Amino acid sequence: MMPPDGRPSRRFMLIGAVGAGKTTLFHALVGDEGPVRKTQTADYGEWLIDTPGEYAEILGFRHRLVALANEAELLLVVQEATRPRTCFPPGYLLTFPRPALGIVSKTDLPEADADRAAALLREAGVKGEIHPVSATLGTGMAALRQRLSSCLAGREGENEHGNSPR
Ligand SMILES: Nc1nc2c(ncn2[C@@H]2O[C@H](COP(=O)(O)OP(=O)(O)OP(=O)(O)O)[C@@H](O)[C@H]2O)c(=O)[nH]1
Ligand SMILES: [Mg+2]
Repeated sequence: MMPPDGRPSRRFMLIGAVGAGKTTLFHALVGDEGPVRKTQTADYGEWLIDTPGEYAEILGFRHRLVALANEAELLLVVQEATRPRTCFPPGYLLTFPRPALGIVSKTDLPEADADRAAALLREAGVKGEIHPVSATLGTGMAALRQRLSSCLAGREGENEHGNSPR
């Protein structure tokens, strides 16, 4: 969905493996306190798009991510701190026409290894900064919100939705 001036109408798109914590982050960022359910299809917030992990994991669905990426300005690539592999081929994110920022999720878990997750994000082609977070404890969320807010503020006056990360 593109506004009349041809700019993407949403700012950010969450992508990553099944269960990586995208929807939990989505809820935390937009202030939705409702239950987190398995994502079945692309879910549009006012300034944030959530995607199902299957779009990232299943080869036959990846074209959907590519199509959706045209609707966002910045990709938020989520990698679990507890997972020793990435679902993306090496350099995959470099094939998108949008910049990618990394989010390492679930840093609160005892088996979390944030450095390994960051390395996996780099391997997948994430060039932007990497934010380690725990959406459940709130750790790192203030810095992430600030980063996203400053992206939105950079377009102040053009943000027709008037919404910003909480
Ligand atoms: N401990 C912990 N668990 C988390 C965190 N974030 C998400 N989870 C849990 O991880 C599981 C999957 O989270 P979701 O947000 O549904 O994951 P998703 O990436 O949206 O998954 P799909 O919709 O299947 O693509 C849920 O049980 C969450 O409660 C976190 O920061 N810490
Ligand atoms: Mg989800």
